[in-house]
Amino acid sequence: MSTNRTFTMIKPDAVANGHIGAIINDITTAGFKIIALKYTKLTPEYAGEFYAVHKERPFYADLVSFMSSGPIVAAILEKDNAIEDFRKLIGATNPAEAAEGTIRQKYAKSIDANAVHGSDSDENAQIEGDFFFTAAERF
Ligand code: FUP
Repeated sequence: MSTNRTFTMIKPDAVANGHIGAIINDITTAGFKIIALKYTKLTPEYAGEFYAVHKERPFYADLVSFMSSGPIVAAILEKDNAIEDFRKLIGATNPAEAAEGTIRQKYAKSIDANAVHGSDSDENAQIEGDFFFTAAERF
């Protein structure tokens, strides 16, 4: 079932580089409604669990270390066709390949520190949102 919701994180690089406000502005300007929002920091354990799907990939340890290196912003977003439209808004995983005007093209510097996360399916959006937010934190 399509929920029309996606989950995002503004990653430690984009937070450290002062892009929280600009990225949230891009997201809301693109028509996404903020359902839940949180400024927090992942422990290495928590980051490892979040990215468990990538456990066997060569970049896993660096990814976990990077994602727990500083604060992040987590959010649940709502819009028709949320998953696909959000991934279009953020651009390709590698910012060097991200289309002009996309969030990663504008704010990311490398494939590992790529400014934002976007869920790849309705199922994962649900799981990832549940990682960060209780029912009482969603509006
Ligand atoms: P995306 O769905 O665009 O976030 O990309 P992936 O699910 O393929 O990758 C998840 C995260 O792993 C990326 F955001 C960054 C990291 N990654 C690397 O560090 N190196 C790679 O070669 C691929 C991904």
